[in-house]
Amino acid sequence: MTKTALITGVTGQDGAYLAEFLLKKGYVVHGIKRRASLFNTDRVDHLYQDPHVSNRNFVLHYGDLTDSTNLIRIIQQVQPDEIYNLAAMSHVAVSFETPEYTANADGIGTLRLLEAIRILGLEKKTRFYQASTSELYGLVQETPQKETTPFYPRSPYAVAKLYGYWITVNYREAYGMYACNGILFNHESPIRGETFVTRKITRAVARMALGLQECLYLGNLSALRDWGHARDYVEMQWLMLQQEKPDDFVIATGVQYSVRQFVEFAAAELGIELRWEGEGQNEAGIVAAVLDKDVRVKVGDTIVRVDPRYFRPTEVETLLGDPGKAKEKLGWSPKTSLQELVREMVQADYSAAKRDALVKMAGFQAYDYHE
Ligand code: NDP
Ligand code: GDR
Repeated sequence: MTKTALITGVTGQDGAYLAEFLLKKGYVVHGIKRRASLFNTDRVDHLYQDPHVSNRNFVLHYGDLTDSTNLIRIIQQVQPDEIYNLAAMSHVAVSFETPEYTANADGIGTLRLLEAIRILGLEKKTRFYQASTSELYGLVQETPQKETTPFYPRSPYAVAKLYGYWITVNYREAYGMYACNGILFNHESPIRGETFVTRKITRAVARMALGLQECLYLGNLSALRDWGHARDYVEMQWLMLQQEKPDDFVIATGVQYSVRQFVEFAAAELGIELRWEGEGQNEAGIVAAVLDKDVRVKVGDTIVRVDPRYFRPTEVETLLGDPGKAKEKLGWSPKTSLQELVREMVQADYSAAKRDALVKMAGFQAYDYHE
């Protein structure tokens, strides 16, 4: 029997990888995209099928997590076997600027989907995946973090996701729904949004190497993250919905690096030797210097500068996941090392930067990107 999946956030990083993965498994995939004033389907354009063709297995619907009537209508029409709730205002720093919207989309949006399943009487048919996050651990209470580690969210984004986490657990327990939380640690790829730190770095390093950008401005260089590859992690999202009983799982690599190390790895990938300038040569020194706005990092002839505008009102300093339960119960372990991830991202951004450099040489001004 062909299965039908509905993906919210299909135009995002994970949505694109998951749609591709499910189509390869023979699913009919429906996705919800937002109306925007410009095309916003770049990441799934290669999966696009002309609406005039019959028997399409990839279908996009306009929708929004803040609109219950829209969600109910789409779910009624699609009758999905599986819903993957990946849509969210997913940028932690931006959530401090838009806290109410973030709560609405990321928190109440999850409730709207669960209620839609219930209103339509699909509790026994439709399985539900909630994109929960390591940001729930925030001010960490235990290292490494696992499924039983207490939460301490540190941003409007994380607080909204905390609601999403618990309402998913509650609907599972109250109504016997097959609903799961994947507590995913940071995962990246060449199609990661350009304002998340890894992509910002790989894109900048590539552009700096070709003389297209002079300076990379970053915030907290000492933050420690457990970074995996999005392609590996979407497989796990699917696996969670194929079990006999619903459960919650941490998905992580179990290895941690600092933002500063990520810069070094990315620069090394293009053969650029890093020279650190400023007061501190060690992590503690760097933090002190950062607060003095005085750290400069040379990448060849170009500079990485710390800009306090990228500091967050409350920061998550360290995250390190324990994927033991996923390994034991689902037989899952990540396939891609950080070094492989960095290589893939830098090479993809370097190819794109070479195209921009060519355009610039031909007389067009490529834009300088700092965000
Ligand atoms: P992205 O930011 O790349 O994608 C988010 C998607 O949600 C986009 O398709 C976006 O649409 C859509 N979206 C945003 N707001 C709404 C809304 N109000 N209604 C409908 N759609 C909306 O995120 P990722 O793919 O990286 O992450 C997927 C999910 O996993 C998110 O929920 C994120 O919070 C969570 N997560 C991500 C982790 C990571 O490291 N990547 C780790 C842990 C959790 P548009 O394209 O129009 O902006
Ligand atoms: P995060 O990812 O907040 O962990 O959320 P992000 O890449 O934004 O930040 C990681 C760490 O890097 C520090 N940092 C900077 N971050 C950004 N964006 N820009 C900078 O210039 C910069 N300089 C330093 C940050 O302070 C932070 O400590 C991501 C998102 O995908 C969430 O949706 C998801 O839930 C979590 O990962 C797990």
